[in-house]
Amino acid sequence: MHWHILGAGAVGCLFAARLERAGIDVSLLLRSPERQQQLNLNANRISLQDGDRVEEVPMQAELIEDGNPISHLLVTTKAYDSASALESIALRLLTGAQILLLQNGYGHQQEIARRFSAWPVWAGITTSGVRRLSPFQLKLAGQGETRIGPLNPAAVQYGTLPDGWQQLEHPVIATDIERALWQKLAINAAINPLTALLGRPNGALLEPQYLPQLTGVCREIEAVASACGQTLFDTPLLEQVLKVARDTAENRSSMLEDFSAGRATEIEQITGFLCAEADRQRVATPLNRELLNAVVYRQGRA
Ligand code: KPL
Repeated sequence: MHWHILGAGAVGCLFAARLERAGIDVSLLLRSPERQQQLNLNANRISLQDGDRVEEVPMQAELIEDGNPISHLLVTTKAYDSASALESIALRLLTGAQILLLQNGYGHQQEIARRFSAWPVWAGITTSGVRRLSPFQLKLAGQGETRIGPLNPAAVQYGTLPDGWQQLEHPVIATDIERALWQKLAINAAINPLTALLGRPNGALLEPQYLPQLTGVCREIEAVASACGQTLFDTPLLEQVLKVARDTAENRSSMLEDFSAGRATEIEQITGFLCAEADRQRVATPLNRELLNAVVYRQGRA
C-alpha cells in the first residue's frame, strides 16, 4: 500500500504525516521543483507542532508529472480544483486505485465519484484544526476526528474505509457520508463567510453583536437542509456552530486564510451550493445570499 497525496496544503501534509506515522508509505505530489526544494530545505520532513511538542515526520515527494503508478490517492486540494487536479493524473491511476476526497464543500465529490465510477471513491470530513507556519511546518490546533464513507458503488463493494485508514492513531470513523458532508457544509456556511468578511478568527463569532446575524444564517441553512430531506444535528445548528467557534476560537477559517493569501475561496462550493439548492427547493435565504455576494465581490477585487 502506498498513498499519494494530491494537494500538499495544511490538511494534505497533516494526513501525510499521520499515515506515515502509522507505518504506511506516503508520497506528496508536488506541482513544481520549487515546492520540492522547499521540502528539501525542511530536511525532507513535515514538522508537526502540537502544544510544546514538535514532531518531525520524514516525507517523500514527487512531481505531479512523474510517471509512477498510483494505487491509493488522497485528494486534499481546494474543492474547486479537485476535478481538474484528478484529471491531470488520471493516467497514473492503476485499475482499482482507491481515491479518498477530503475537502470542504458539497457537490464536487459526487461529480468525481460519477466521473471516476470505475475506481472506488470515498469522501471524508475532518474537524482537525491545522495551520501552516511555513510550507512544511504545521501547527495543530486540535486533533479532532475524521469521518469517511463510500461514495460510489465500487467503494461500497470494497468496504467502509479505504486501505490503511483504520491504522491511524487519530480517530477515523466510518460514517453515513451524505449526512456528514451536509453537517460540515452547514458549519462551514455559518462560520467561513462571516469570519472571512470580518477578517477575524472563529472565536469572534461568540461576541453578542454577531448573534442575530448568525442565528438567522443558521435558520436559513436548516431550512434548506430540511427541504432537501437532510437532518443536520440532533440539536439546533446554532449550538453546534457556537461550539465549533469556541473549540477553534483562535483559528482563522480557511476562507479567511484564502482571502489573506489572495487565493480564490470555496464560497461557490459552500454558500453557492446552499443557495442553489435553496432556489431549487424555493426556500428563501436572503442572509446567506448576502454573504455569498459579499464574498464573491471581495474576491473579485483581490
Ligand atoms: O473547517 C473549517 C474551515 O475553516 O474551513 C472550520 C470548521 C470553520 C474551522 O476553522
